[in-house]
Amino acid sequence: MDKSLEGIVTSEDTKRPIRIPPGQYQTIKWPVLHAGSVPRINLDRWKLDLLGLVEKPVSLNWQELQAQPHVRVFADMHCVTRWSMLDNVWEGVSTRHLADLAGVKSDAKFVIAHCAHGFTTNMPIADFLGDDCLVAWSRNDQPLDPDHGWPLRLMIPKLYAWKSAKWLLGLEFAATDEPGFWEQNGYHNHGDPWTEERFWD
Ligand SMILES: Nc1nc2c(c(=O)[nH]1)N[C@H]1C(S)=C(S)[C@@H](COP(=O)(O)O)O[C@H]1N2
Ligand SMILES: [Mo]
Repeated sequence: MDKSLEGIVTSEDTKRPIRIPPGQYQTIKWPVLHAGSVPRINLDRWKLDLLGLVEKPVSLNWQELQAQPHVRVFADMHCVTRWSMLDNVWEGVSTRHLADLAGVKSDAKFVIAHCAHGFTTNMPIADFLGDDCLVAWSRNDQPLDPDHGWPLRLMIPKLYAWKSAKWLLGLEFAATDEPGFWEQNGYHNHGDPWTEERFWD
C-alpha cells in the first residue's frame, strides 16, 4: 500500500473492482454544487451542535472540535448529477466519535444534518455511523474552501454526495425520519449510488 495511506480508514467502496457506480463518469477537477449562496461564517462564533436523542447535548467550538481525535479517510464521492471524484483523503473527526461524545440513545434511528441557510439532509443512523463517515475540514491536505463547505462538512461516502452536507452546524439524532432539502425536492430519501437511488419515482 502507498505509504501516505497507512493509518487511514479506507472506504470499502474504494476496493471494488469497478469504482464508478452505474450511470456515473469520473471527474478529476472538483465541481462545486449546492443550492443558494455560500454562507459567510465567523469561525469565532461557529459551533457544531450534537442534539436530539442524546444523553448529553454537546456544543463544540472550533478549538474543542480540533481537540477531538482526528481521523483520515480514503474515499470516493458520487454526485447524483453523475460526476464521481475518486481518491479523496478527508480529514476530520469520525461520526462514531461524535455519537459517543454525546451519548446517542438507542431509540435514535435517523440523523438530520443542519447547515447554514437552513439546509438539511437526513439519513438512517446506520449509514451515518459507517466507519468511513466523518465531519471533515480538509481534502487531500488542503483546508476546505468556502465553496466546498468551510469550515466543516459532513462526508458520507457510501451515499450520493447531497448527503455530505456543507457548512455543517448541527447533527440531530431522531426517532423518526425527516426528509431534508433535496429529499423534499425530488431526490431519493436514501441515495445509494450503487443501486441508483437518484430520485423519487
Ligand atoms: N449545505 C449544503 N450542502 C450541500 C449541498 C447544498 O445544497 N447545501 N449540496 C450537496 C450536493 S448536491 C453535492 S453534489 C455536494 C457537492 O459538494 P462540493 O460542492 O464540495 O463538490 O454537496 C452537498 N452538500
Ligand atoms: Mo449533488
